[in-house]
Amino acid sequence: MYEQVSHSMLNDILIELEHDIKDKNLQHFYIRLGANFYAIYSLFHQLYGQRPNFKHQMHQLVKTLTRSYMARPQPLRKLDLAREKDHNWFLSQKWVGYALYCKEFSGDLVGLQKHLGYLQDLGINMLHVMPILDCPKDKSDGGYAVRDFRKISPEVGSLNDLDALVKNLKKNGMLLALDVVVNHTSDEHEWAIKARSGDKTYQDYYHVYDNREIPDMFEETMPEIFPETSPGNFTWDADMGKWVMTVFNSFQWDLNYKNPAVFIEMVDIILFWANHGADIVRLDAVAFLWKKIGSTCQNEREAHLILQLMKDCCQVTAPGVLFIAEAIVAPVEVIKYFGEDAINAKECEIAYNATLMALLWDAVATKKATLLNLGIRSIPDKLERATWLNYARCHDDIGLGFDDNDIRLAGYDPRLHRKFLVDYYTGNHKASSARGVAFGINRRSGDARIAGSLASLAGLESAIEANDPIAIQEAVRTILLLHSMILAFGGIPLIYYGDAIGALNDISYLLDEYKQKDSRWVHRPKMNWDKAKLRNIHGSIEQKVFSGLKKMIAVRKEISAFADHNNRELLEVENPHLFVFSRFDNINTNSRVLVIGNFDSRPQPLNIEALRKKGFFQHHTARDLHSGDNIELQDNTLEVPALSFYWLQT
Ligand code: OTU
Repeated sequence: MYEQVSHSMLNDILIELEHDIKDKNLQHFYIRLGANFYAIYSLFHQLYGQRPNFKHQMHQLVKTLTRSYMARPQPLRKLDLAREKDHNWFLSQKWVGYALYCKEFSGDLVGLQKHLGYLQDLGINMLHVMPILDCPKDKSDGGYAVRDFRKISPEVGSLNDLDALVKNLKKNGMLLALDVVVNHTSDEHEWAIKARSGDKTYQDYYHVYDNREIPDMFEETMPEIFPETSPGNFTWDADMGKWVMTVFNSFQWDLNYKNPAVFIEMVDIILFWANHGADIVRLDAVAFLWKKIGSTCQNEREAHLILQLMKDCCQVTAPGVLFIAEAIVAPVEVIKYFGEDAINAKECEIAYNATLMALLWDAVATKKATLLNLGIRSIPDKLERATWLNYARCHDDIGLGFDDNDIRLAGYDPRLHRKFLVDYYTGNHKASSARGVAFGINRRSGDARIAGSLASLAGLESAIEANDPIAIQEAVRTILLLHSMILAFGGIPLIYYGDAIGALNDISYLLDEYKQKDSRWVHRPKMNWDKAKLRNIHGSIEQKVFSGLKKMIAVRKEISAFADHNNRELLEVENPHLFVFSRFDNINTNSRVLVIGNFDSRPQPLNIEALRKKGFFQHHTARDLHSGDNIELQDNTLEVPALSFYWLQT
């Protein structure tokens, strides 16, 4: 949009900039800046218009974008143009993601290159290398307490090593996702050190208070994120003689986005990693970006404005780069991180689908898809040009953030049902084979979350210990069933390292004084490459899991109905153990796939009468695209084997 006030400001900025611009090749940059400038100006004005130095900061922001564009390597500029042309590229079913901790997976970044073959064997083409930036050793929160946003942790390598990895990934058609921890820094970050030494400029980078008056007001409505290891949301810093806001761990200082300088610094950092070849930037803890007394300090409107502004800025300099929103919040709130009232994403193109993840674990524990069916219906439709990141496990805990109302509709009492789930997964339930560990127990509210590796939660650990072949088979089937759902649901599946070979819990963290209090480390094991080799031994557990998953990935890539174009229909069926939905491709092939998951440990019948009316099951057999088998239909019934799935062409 053309608007005079902002445009004349842009003219001023450009005149000022002309002096330092040596690069004449700014045509694409200028066009994008012109297109986005009014939006950038208005958002920046809404957030920071009251500041006396507003105009100066606006200049600083545009300078940052320009400088970053000038530093953007030519091949990445070309990629930006290609992605502008093929703007739906990331909605394709061809993408399959994998998240790993570099140190645990491969020792370092050089080692990671040596294991790309393993990932390619599985069919992976999007790699989320979790935080690899410099952190204090003893207070790292798994890389989420960053000391230097531009320095790779010497433990895993150097910027050169990352550049080499990027080159290799690009050569192999693989995408790279990197984290930018936008909400907080380590208390050893240079800004925190300056703040601590009394520098007011840097104290204004954080939420710093002389006494408890304001912190107490905040505390009234703020929940605790890590109640066991870091109760409360403020920490007393003796050197500074002040309280500082620390929502997560006490050594993670929350950044103050009321200060435009903070916003500009973080945009600069995002673009730094975009220029080093990140195709996707995972924005950590985005729900927390704006703090307001009297609120939970999550999902505030301004947090969305900040993300819109980050997106608009990134589009000017590096439009090919996507954002992932890591917002583990209720479905109605998550959906807003794509942006509202739009077709293409205004904030983040991709968001973690924590709702699906937690509901899948509910189905495993209850052996029923009742809550899963209800919960999925509560997720509002997302934007056309945005997509989910679907996962069964990740490096964090499993939070039971279901809607109380849905739990009631499923026939359970919300409090008791959550307690049942925690008991079920932490070994306090007779009928359970799961071997998880509680995480984040809140003594006051009674809440708790669940940690544990996918395989251990699915019962593999106890089954192996009991040397029980039937239980082992059930666990393997559960592992594959969960993956079949995240691969078929719609969105980019994200596989967690170790899960493709059934990695069990790793309790060695208990011996590490810096990790022992954070039970999430139980599912952040060192990758066992000897175990990974067993995937080639026929009949081994590793082979069953790996080859099942590998086949699924290969098949997914060939099914155009699995691309994400809001092309899913949930189908209501009588049998409560079954989760049934269809995926269709109306654009190219007119094909349809019926996805069926049976969460019970016994075979379950699906009455196909009603589905016939919807155009399914018009023949005597149906073809399962995963196994390639033709399945006989008996009259009006299809029998779905225990803990199994079908991807049917009917
Ligand atoms: C994120 O997590 C990271 O994924 C965690 O590994 C970090 O510890 C945390 O931020 C702090 O950087 O912010 O929006 O239940 O789900 O901490 C959700 C806890 C987050 C995590 C929560 C999460």
